[in-house]
Amino acid sequence: SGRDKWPRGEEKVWKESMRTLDKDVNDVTKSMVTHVQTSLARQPYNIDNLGAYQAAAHSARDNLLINWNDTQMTYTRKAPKRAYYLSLEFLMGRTLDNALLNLGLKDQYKDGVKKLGFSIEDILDQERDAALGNGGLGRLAACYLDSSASQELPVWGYGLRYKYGIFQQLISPAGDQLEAPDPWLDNQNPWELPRLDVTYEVRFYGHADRLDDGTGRAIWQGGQEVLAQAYDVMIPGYGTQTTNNLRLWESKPKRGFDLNSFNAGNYEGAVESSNSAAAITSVLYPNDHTNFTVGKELRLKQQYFWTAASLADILRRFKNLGKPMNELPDYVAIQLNDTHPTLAIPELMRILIDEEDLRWDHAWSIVTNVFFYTNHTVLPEALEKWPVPMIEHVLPRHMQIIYDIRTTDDAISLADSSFKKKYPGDRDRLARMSLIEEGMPKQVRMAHLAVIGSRKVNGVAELHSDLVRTTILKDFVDFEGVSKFGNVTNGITPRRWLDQCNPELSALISKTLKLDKSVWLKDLFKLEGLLPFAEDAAFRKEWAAIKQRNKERLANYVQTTLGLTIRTDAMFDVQIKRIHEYKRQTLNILGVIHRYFTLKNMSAVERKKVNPRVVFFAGKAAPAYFIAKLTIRLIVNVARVINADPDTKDYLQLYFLPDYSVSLAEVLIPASDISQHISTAGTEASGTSNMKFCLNGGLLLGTVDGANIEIAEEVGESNVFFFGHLTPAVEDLRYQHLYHPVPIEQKCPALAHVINQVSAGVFGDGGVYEPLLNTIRQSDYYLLTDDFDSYIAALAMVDEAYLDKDEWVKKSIRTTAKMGKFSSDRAIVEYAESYWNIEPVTIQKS
Ligand code: B1N
Repeated sequence: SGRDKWPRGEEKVWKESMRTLDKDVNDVTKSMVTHVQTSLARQPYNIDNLGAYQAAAHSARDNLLINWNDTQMTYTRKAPKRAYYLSLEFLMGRTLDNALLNLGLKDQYKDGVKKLGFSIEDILDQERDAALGNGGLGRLAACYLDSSASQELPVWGYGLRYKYGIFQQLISPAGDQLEAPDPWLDNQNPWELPRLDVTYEVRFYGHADRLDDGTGRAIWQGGQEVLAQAYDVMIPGYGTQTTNNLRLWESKPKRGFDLNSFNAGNYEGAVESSNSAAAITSVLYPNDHTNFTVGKELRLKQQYFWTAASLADILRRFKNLGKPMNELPDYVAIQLNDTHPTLAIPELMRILIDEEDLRWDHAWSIVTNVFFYTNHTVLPEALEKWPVPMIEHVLPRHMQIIYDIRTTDDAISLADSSFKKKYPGDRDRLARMSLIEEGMPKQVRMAHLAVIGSRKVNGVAELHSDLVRTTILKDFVDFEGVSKFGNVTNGITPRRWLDQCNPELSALISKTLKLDKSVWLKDLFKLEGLLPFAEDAAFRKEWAAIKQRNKERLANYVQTTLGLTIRTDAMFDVQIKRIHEYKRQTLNILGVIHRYFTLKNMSAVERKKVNPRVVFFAGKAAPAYFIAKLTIRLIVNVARVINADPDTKDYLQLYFLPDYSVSLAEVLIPASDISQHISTAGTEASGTSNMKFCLNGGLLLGTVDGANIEIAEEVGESNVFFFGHLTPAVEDLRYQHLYHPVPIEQKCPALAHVINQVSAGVFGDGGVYEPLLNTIRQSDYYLLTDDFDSYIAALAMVDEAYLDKDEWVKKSIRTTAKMGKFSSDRAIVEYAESYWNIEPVTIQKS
């Protein structure tokens, strides 16, 4: 009612008083100093780098907020169809540099902080990473938010505001990974807006009673009620006014403490329930691709807490439009990032049936037009399952609904009669497709629930999507038709992963293409214009010099953080990713050992012809993943021996850089000559760091797996180094390992030698590594014995190619030039057009 009369006073006064976007360096210094005085409550002259960072962050945030307000107002007024990206992980990294870039204010801030006596690099370096994710899946979500805003798409992210992000990794002198908490909010977080007015109640436990009125409705009551409180994070687009929202939920007790217990003198009991409410969003689970979380009630509670709050928020916004429920799919698309948010499917059914009073079929037709599901892995141990008794206990009403989605006699309910018509008597198929896996206990298969509850399903690279269709979801493809099952190859944002992390290369590209970066960073195919310059010797020299300076920047970082001196006149060979058997860091380290022995056996004269190599590893192991931790230990101890050996240390150095993060990746990736993406064929769904290295002119050494294949298609096979068995051979090889094993000495003598030396104690107590070595000696599930020889051959080809420096730089330029496809802008537009059916929205000024 009051709205019609806005503004209250004179519009002119309002307009003239509004904070506007900073334009020049004077605006920046003024705003920063004001923030020192006000937001930081500090004496203006008396600030250090951290204070200057905080002042700059507050001032950048003011700019973001102007666009953010205009964006949200425009969305409310225009009521476009929106997409919501539900992800349990958002691996954002640092924000300030990206905010300034996207606002177009980088130069102004650089000059402004200089005038105040600081350097922008020092200030940017003060920021802690927001590390609310494990790896590729979480970073993908962050890239997609950047691209959504840059493409002016109305997309919001929904996630959890973990108090502690991914653990900080420390490496003990013996080479053990130690985990420390990541209290990333300790210095305050200027990038989030607490929304005290946006809260929802979320219920756990209690009991659900079906009404016998024939409607299918039930009443769910009792149990524990927890409050979800919103925090909003602004997501600016590059060169657009669009500033989208990432809404993160924090769990809070509904009431501060229990007054009855308090009054009875039971103070511990009084705060107990409030502690258990706060626990829900206290920490990110540090597992990827492992089932260590199966059966962990707190993880289930995280998933439900987040999906329930997000859905309630989405529905409240929809209801404000005054449209009937059956129009929900015309206004809302919800993307499920892996199966983690799959409870949103029974939750929406619960709301539609129990609260909105819709009939089952009607509700189901709405649900199956709202959700979209992305699968990120085919590894069987990573497919989520929840014990039926646990869901029954924590979410009794949802368990009823999941049972209702099935029919009484085990068919999936949708299927119902049509299933029986199609596959009469096929009970095996029925059991395979069931939402519930038989066993002790029975378990709910979340991927099956996600598939049947979604409009469309996709994988994240061509090969992976094929595998999804032909293996784990084959029965569903047969039953529902192949058109439901698509592919969207992953992408990366070229803003962070080229312009921000490699400013010199970005400047050279702009100069060479004679294009402002604002053009090619939004149309990455423009990089093809670099191709002819591969033949230009002067250009190659500049290109190579930038790579060299990036290597020096990395060496500097290692010197200051670890106190280690790295030679920069060597090839930089990098493998950085989560430590996992399927990613085969073990293959890499055993290859390094093989190289070490080869060097040892050479004469000094022979050695001089060898091209020096520095091998870098970085990555975290899930805290409970014993074999992965042992792999780290082996790398660290091999490094200790190799780096100290006077015979070889000029030709081979090895480093394990602790605490891998987005920020560390931003230093490592531009410095790489060659990077390794060497998963067993068919196991890495896509990979995204492969794209980042190639975008920065690093060459790729990899298996025929994931997005490596599409990278090779783009840049040409002559510009990548491929090795190893192909996906179709894998199953058969594994079968042979089990039923016709060949001793490793016979099958792969080179590998046998390396393994025996490790076992014999060349790198410290050999016995320690037996469990790791046994994974290879025994079933060798990831096929190291099958791929080792061709891996060593591929490494030799890399060496040979590197000797021809000119040819190498040409490959490097051609690689960058052909990376257009891998912009996350391309990927997000595919989702928008082929999945969500949403359109760009032009933002209006207030
Ligand atoms: O998702 C990335 C892909 O590029 C990688 O190939 C893929 O391995 C990664 C459970 C996961 N798949 N599954 C996970 C993460 C956390 C968790 O709790 C599974 N991560 C991937 C982006 O598509």
